[in-house]
Amino acid sequence: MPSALEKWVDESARLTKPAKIVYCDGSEQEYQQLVAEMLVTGQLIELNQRKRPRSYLHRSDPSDVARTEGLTFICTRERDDAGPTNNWMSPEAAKEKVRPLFDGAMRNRTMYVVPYIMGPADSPYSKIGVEITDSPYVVASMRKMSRMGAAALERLGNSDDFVPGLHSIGDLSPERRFILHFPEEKLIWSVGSGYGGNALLGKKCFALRIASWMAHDEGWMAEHMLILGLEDPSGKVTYMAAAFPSACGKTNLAMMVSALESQGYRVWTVGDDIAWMHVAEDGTLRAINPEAGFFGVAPHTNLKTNPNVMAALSHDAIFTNTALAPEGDIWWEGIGSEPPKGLLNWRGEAWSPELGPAAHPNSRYTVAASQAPSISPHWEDPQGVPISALIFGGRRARVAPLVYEARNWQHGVYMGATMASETTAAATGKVGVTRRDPMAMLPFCGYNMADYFQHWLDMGPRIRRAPKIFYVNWFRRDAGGKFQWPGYGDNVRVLEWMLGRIEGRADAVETPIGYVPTRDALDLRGLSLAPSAVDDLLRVDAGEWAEETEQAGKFFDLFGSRLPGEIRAEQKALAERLTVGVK
Ligand code: O2Y
Ligand code: MN
Repeated sequence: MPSALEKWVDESARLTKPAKIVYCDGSEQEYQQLVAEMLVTGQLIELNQRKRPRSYLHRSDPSDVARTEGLTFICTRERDDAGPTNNWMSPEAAKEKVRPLFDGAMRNRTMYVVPYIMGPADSPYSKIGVEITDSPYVVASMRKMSRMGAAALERLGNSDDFVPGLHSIGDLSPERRFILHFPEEKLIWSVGSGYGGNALLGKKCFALRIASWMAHDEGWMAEHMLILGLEDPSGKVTYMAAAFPSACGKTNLAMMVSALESQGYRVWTVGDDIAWMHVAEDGTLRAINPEAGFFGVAPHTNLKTNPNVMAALSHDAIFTNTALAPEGDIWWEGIGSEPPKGLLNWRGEAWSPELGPAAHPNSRYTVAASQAPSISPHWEDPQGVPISALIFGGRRARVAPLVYEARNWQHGVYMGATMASETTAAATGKVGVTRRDPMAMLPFCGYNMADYFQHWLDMGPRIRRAPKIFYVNWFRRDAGGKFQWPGYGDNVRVLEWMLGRIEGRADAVETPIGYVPTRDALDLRGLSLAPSAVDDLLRVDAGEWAEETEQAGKFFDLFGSRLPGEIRAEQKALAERLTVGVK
């Protein structure tokens, strides 16, 4: 009897009509073979092997340089199960529309069958996916981003418990590009893109959109969160997970070199993008990083903003859409050196400033997480790491103080649900527009966000040793428009305060929005911040917050009667505290 996997591969081959089928084993030899083939076809360019051993540059189609939210659909039987924040098609309509794009799409191409595990190979919390793709670049990237090949096939055995994902680059035309999720049958179809989140199906498609649906059904949490460990001077490590919208320094926080290292505080990286969290028998919330690598934004990554990832990128890395220096090394804006003469831009053209940025603003590196010097010795623990703090954040010039703590779990969920960030030019082309992005999951929640808020509310009481919830804003500006907080490695000072709150020793004042550090509660030694600047960083302006709370209420109106009553109640209680003060 053919297994479920064999049947699905057979069915997909009949549809896409490849010249040949290769089951990937994930071996080094297979990877080298793929690389050799891509060097011949030009899909990879070999970098200077003395400077960057076993590292390569890939240039994607110029029309295919980022996730495409407008072409991403959640295909549920009922429209309302996808909710007002997702694009929706019925499963029948979606398949009828997109099946013809797969018909014969792999003619004269190789179909790669890529079994992979999301999560450590021996973790009970890990899950298996199989991606069928006609892109060798996707296969090579999946090998860095997941536990791919034989280990996955071995874990799968004859079981049908895997998430199938059918991917073809198609003709790369944006008009024929669709990223479809069928959460009711746990299936992914992606056609017309070879880039990042659209094509490496284990990442956003499985580990967030499909997994968020599974987590809702099965009573766990699939979150767009980094995971870090904060080591204190005694050597004890406290784990925290944090959600930020894009362009808020998430990767840099996950891999931070602590400004308080001489005082014994150090940050360990468990994950930079996604956390799967389960309630363990000991009452803790345990997080695993489902991924095995980093797919990070290259521009403005440098030895100051992220020395750990720079070290990781010194070998065995794939770069996508960066610029290429004449000596065969990569270059991007903000790498820390001037553009060299003879630079080629991300399209391979001789660069001059009139052509715009040399590296595409969404250019990326792909590298195994194990290569980061900051990687935690516990990052692959099968039981995950116990989470003591959940952190939300956004980029706000005013309104949100540097840090505050939720009054309780429900209030923390409200804080996450009202997350908002001001856009930067790189992300949207518009600067300073406030975009609501609850829990940084707006593009990634695979079901109705109102039900997602309810799921968060329901999880709290189930976690006996529930994490504290905090909100941070590294991006407050003064009246002259200057950033008030140094950020980067100094963010550890805020983490250290959180640790003090978790351990019941750090001071805070109660404000209408939650607990804010007293001026002296933060360790600011070595920073030249005037006391008035610290006061401003920690200021809660009732007028600004009343406006903020009203805006949040308008956003919640989107969800109509499906919005949980507790969320509306939290909003009303906050509005009242802002008017009458904290009782
Ligand atoms: O543009 C893409 O395809 C990648 S998006 C991405 C990649 C790594 C981590 N996070 C993200 C994101 O959009 O949140
Ligand atoms: Mn992300």
